[in-house]
This record gives sequence, structure tokens and C-alpha cells, in this order.
Amino acid sequence: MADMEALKEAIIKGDQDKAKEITSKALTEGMGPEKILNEGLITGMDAIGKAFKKNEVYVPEVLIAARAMKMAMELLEPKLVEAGIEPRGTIVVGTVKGDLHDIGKNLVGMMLKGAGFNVIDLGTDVSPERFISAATEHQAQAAGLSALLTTTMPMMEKTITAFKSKGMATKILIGGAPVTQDYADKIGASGYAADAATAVDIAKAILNV
Ligand code: B1M
Repeated sequence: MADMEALKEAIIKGDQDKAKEITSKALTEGMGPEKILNEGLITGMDAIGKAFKKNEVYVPEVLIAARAMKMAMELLEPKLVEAGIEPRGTIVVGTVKGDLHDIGKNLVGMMLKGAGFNVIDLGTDVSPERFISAATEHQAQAAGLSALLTTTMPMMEKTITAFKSKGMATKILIGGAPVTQDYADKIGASGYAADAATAVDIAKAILNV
């Protein structure tokens, strides 16, 4: 019987082969894809997120864990679709216009995926119009904006204003090294997160999922 605790450990250690092997065994044995996702993969990413928050692990460990999760997800995704399992919600993420930093944004995207969200990554240098068109196209409930430069932070406010001017109810989550909760409050963001693990908590809270 495939062991979900061992799958969780494989994700934490970033052991791709083990993660794929256990996922495949679980599917062959007829275990439900939702159970594998929730009890093996998501709990593993959740644990790595908590360790990252406490500075017990660093960026490379998170990236390796996320890669192991991605490999296992490739086996699981078709089964989840077959079973009609809905993601927690859809979030478009990107680094705002003028800003090319993407390491933090990528981590946030990976952690959100790891928590069961459908993540549409728009990359870097994303204009307000592009955020809006992608959110509309993918019927996203939220947009995640990252900025690493003090000079590009105002683009977050421009993006929020653009969403509001279109009358869209899309929740806006912001983050990045120079961004603060005060700034988020000032520009009317729905939420702010200081790190990738907290981004998951805040996304769940603002979307009520
Ligand atoms: Co740049 N850079 N950089 N840079 N760079 C910084 C940000 C800087 C602080 C360095 C410094 O001067 N000490 C400084 C900004 C100063 C300021 O404005 N306050 C700076 C500068 C000035 C520049 C250039 C202007 C330099 C130049 O050309 N003169 C230029 C700008 C280019 C542009 O964007 N238009 C530039 C270029 C670059 C590189 C291309 C060389 C490279 C980026 C490579 C890449 O991303 N693919 C780079 C890098 C690597 C850095 C540093 C060294 C590291 C950033 C990083 O990846 N951190 C950075 C100095 C530093 O931070 N020590 C610096 C690791 C990452 C995991 O952390 O991105 O903070 P971070 O993400 C965290 C949280 O912030 C949060 O979660 C993540 C994980 O915990 N988070 C979110 C991030 N996004 C979030 C979104 C959320 C929620 C949480 O919700 C949606």
C-alpha cells in the first residue's frame, strides 16, 4: 500500500524519483488522486513552506521540493481532471511592469501550486492591461503582484486602480522585498505577504478557501 507519509517526506527532501514512484504506485493501487494530492504532495509542500518561513531551509531546498512536486503532479494531473477535482481557485501571478526580478515570484507561484491553486504565471514586466486580460481570460479570482524595486512599486497601485476601473472584483495579493503591509493598505491591495509560505495563507484567507 503506497505510503502517503513517505510521499510527503520525498517532497520535503526533493526526491523526484521517490515522489514519482510512490505517486505511480498509489494510482496503480487505485488510491484517489485527491487523497494523494492532499495527504502526500500538499502536506509535503506545506511542511517545506513552514520550514522556509522559520529559516530552517532556504531557496534551493524549496525549489528542489517544488520540482519533485511538479514531477509527481505530471502523473496526477490527468487523473485529477478525470475525477473532476477543482483547484482551490485560479491566480494569475507576475512581476509588475518595469521589473525583471522573478526568483521570489516563482517561489510564490510554486507554493501556491503546491497548495492546490491553479497558477497562471505571466512572467516579468507585466503591465496592468496584461494582468487584466489574463485574469479575464482565465477567470482568475486573484492576481499576485511582485515587485523588487522601489521604482516599480507604484506599478502595483496602477494595476489595482486599473482592475477597479474595469469594475473587476479580482483580489490583489502583493509582495516583494521593498513592499510592506502599510504600503498594501495604502494602495488598497486585498492582501500582503512577506514570503512565499505566507502568500499561500493570505491567498486562502482573501479567497476564503
Ligand atoms: Co536586482 N536589485 N536589480 N537583480 N537584485 C535588488 C532587488 C536590490 C535590493 C539590490 C541592491 O541594490 N541591494 C536593488 C533594488 C533597490 C531598490 O529598489 N530598493 C536591485 C537593483 C537596483 C537592480 C537593478 C536596477 C540593477 C541595475 O541594473 N542597476 C536591476 C533592475 C532590473 C529590472 O528589474 N528592471 C537589477 C537586476 C537584477 C538581476 C537581473 C541581476 C537579478 C534578477 C534575476 C532574476 O530575478 N531572475 C537581480 C537580483 C538577483 C537581485 C537580488 C540580489 C536578489 C533578489 C532575489 O531574487 N532574492 C536583490 C538583492 C537582495 O534582495 N538581496 C536585488 C531572493 C528571493 C527569494 O527573494 O525576491 O525578495 P524575494 O522574494 C521573497 C519575498 O520578497 C516574497 O516571497 C519571496 C520568497 O520568500 N515575495 C512575495 C516576492 N514576491 C512576492 C509576491 C507575493 C508575495 C510575496 O504575492 C504575490
